[in-house]
Amino acid sequence: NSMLSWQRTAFHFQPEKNWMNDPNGPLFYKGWYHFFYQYNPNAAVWGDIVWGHAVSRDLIHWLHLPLAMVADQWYDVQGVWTGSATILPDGKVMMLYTGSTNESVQVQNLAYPADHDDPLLLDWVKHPGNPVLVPPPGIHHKDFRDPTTAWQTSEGKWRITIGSKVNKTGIALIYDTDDFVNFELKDGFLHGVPGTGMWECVDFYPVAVAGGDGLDTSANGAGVRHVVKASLDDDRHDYYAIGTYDEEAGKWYPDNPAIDVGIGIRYDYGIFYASKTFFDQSKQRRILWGWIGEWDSEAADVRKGWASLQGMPRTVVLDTKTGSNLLQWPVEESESLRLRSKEFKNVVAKPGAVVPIKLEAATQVCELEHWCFWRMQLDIVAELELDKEAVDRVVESDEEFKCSSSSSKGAAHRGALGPFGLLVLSEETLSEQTPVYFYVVKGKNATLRTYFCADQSRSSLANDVNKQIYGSSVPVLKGEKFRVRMLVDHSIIESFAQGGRSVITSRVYPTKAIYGAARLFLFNNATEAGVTASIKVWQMNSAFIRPFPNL
Ligand code: DQQ
Repeated sequence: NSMLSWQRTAFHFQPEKNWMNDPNGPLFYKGWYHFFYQYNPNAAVWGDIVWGHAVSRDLIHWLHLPLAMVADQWYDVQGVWTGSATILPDGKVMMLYTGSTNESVQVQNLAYPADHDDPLLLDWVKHPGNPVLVPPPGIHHKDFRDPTTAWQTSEGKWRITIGSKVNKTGIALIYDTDDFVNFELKDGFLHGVPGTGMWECVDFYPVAVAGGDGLDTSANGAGVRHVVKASLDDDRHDYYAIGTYDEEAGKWYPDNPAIDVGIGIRYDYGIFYASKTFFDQSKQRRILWGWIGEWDSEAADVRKGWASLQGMPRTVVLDTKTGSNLLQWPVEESESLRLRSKEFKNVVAKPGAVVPIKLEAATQVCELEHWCFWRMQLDIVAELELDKEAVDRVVESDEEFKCSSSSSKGAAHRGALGPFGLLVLSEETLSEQTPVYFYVVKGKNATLRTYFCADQSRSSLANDVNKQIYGSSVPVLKGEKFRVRMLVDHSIIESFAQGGRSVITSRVYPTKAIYGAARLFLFNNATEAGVTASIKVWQMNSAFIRPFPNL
């Protein structure tokens, strides 16, 4: 169906068909990156969940393998749900996952590779003593899921955390184990936050204060901070906070309780959920995977025959400049897809202007659809500046600004110092456009605050798609320009501001701004200041994502 096929992505991970959700058990093993995922082999909607499996040498090109685990035991017959891998010091892999039992009880199960010499880890054995954990007293049988990667205590025990809730308080339970079979529940919780509801897919990991390399999940001590992440079932966003881990007490404390887990910072202000990190021991980095759902209707998904993507894997490090947030950035291998590029230096957009960024000569005509795909496959890096003298001149402006509010006109709003940014997947006449932009607010005492937003409200003429406007404030330090990198891939736009301090992932479904009709513009809806931009745009190659040959 050619009307719908343009929506399939070219370099984001997707199964060939049907429904996918959470990333599961990512790891690097004997030269291969392994990626497992929640998968419905039977339909393009959630249900009948099993573990899909794919391998890659570089996190970009993927080979699909047979299903790793199916729902064939009483303790996972209603679903082989989310789990995580732990690599033991001797190289063995322990996979803990949640099963939904024949009675819909959430239990934790252990699985391991049948053959540790097989780099593809094709066959998985479910431990005969499963389940290894059942809901403890006081925990509802449907609120106990998604075990993390285990980390080691100084005593040499392995420790995991599992998300749950008590009343409306989201919590992370902790257990210690020697063998991944017998577990001891620790008193209290690793952490909990009132009002946040069920914590799904909790993640817990160390980051280096000095930035740079990623850390093994067991790293602890001086120079290490710890991150707790929870996926809030109630509002479907992934929230993290940075804090201190007290190993002995089995507790974690946020640096700033006002931005605790679930009430503060999100990994991504767009659509991004059930994420999970792993430590890539081959390149000493921590990599974040996140599930990107659809924002069209379920009927459209069924028509397409598939639903969901995974975000481009992102490295995560502490932002050493602010100390209060992480930096997320597409893995460096993403740059291997860059083909020809075009650079636009010092493009000026006066207040109110929309300036076309011409990606090729006007004579280059898109006759065949596939020749024109490339306008929907871009890597864009832009640096923008507001006229300094205008910023100084403006007195207080828009102090109540928020990217999304019920009255928001999004990118069409005009303030003194914003919005300004790029229009991507835009049609020539702007009948369809997705603005990704900055908005500067000047407060009392001339303090400046910057917002980073994406506006889906004019992204498609179709009416069965979500058209929210979203974003947040982003730290812009003294002397920094406004910077954004955007990966555009057919129906997804991942936008990273200020080196990854704030990220917004958009799913968009234009009907006209597709193939050769997809255009790029610089826009400036600020009333008081001009914008100068330098923009580099690469055409992105397609990745090979296909079945493993001869299996
Ligand atoms: N998805 C899984 C659960 C998890 C949820 C089921 C999060 O294990 O809590 O598909 O999206």
